[in-house]
Amino acid sequence: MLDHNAPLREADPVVARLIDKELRRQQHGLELIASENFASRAVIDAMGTPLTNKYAEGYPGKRYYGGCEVVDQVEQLAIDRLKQLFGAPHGNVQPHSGAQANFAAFMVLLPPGGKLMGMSLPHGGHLSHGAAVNHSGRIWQAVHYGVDPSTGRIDYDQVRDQALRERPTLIIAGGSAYARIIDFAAFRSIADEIGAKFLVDMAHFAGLVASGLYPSPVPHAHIVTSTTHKTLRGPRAGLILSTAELGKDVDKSVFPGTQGGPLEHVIAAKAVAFGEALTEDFRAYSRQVVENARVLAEAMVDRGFAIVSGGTDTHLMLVDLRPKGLTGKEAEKLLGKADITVNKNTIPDDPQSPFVTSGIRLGTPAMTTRGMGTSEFRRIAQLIDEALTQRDDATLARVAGEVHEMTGSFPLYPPVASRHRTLQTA
Ligand code: DSN
Repeated sequence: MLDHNAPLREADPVVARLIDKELRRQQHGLELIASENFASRAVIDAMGTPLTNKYAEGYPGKRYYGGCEVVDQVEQLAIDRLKQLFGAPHGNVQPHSGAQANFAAFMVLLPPGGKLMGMSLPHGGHLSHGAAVNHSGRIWQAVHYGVDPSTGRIDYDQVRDQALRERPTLIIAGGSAYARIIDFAAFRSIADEIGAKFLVDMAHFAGLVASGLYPSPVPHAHIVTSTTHKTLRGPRAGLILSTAELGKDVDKSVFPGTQGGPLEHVIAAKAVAFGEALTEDFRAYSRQVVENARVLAEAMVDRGFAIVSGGTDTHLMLVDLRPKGLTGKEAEKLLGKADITVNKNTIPDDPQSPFVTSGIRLGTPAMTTRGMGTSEFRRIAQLIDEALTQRDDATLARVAGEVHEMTGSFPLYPPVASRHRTLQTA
């Protein structure tokens, strides 16, 4: 008979063992995927709660279900903290993900069939910004700008020329693999010149904006979207900020336009994460993320790797592997054998397909959360270089050993008293 009150470990040891296995992988490896991070135990605890049981379609104070008096307080707290964090007039914490947030926001700013202009995916943009394989590329006419091949940076004169030619209704800035500060004022002035709306997807650098290390898009964009789990270090989900005038339309576009019931357990975890991001400790963490990325990029260049745009202003960098005679796919696999996790990534005008690529993307948010600083990131560059230059099994096994030694000195989710039902693996 099913015991409704049995803990996961007893109720479903198969699933529990898989979670343990993934936790051990996270604990023992070097996590360098730029879009990943380690949420705090408090954020994870908030997600694993009975708030998942509650239907709350609507918004605080205006729900379609009874019994929402507590989740109203949870969601309002998340909204208030979000608005405080980014100084935004309006916030919506219901998007389940960044792609959902973008879809809802685009529907506010341009009708189906309208034209949008975003950064091209192989140049560092995002799938949901009108890529041909994404529904956004079918619902809207999408045109894309890239980076200047000689600098690896956005050329705002070229963007302006293209915008004047194409006359999109919506211009989008932001993406997944652009390592430089974006000039939001320049984008807004281009949008104003052609009567377009301007949206910023700050998913990657939201935590840096919250910490004052990256210019805020909020004063410049009609709508700002984000995920909550990258540099912002919250639960895996999304959010939308907007001007006060667009607030009602944004809310309607999320629910009932795009989504049904909000995930109040995840919204509670967002409230926790936004509370953390409001602290001086989080600002110090973000400063270290950026400093570590700067040092890692320099150390990679010193070892003969090429970095697109020559370096980084943020938490990430795009490594062009062609000088090393490797593809991104090969590098991802070799590093994986040494328990260094990265993702292959296209570089601007990549001669390889997206399944092969000529680059890898590296990021510092996750290992900085574990407490690593610049000396560890110099060592990481050395380990990556050794693995990718020597490539033999003995070297990869030795590098893996050094990785385990390093990660062992920076514990992640150490076991605590039994009142915590999650994250018990040593
Ligand atoms: N997949 C995310 C990233 O890795 O940047 C973006 O959605």
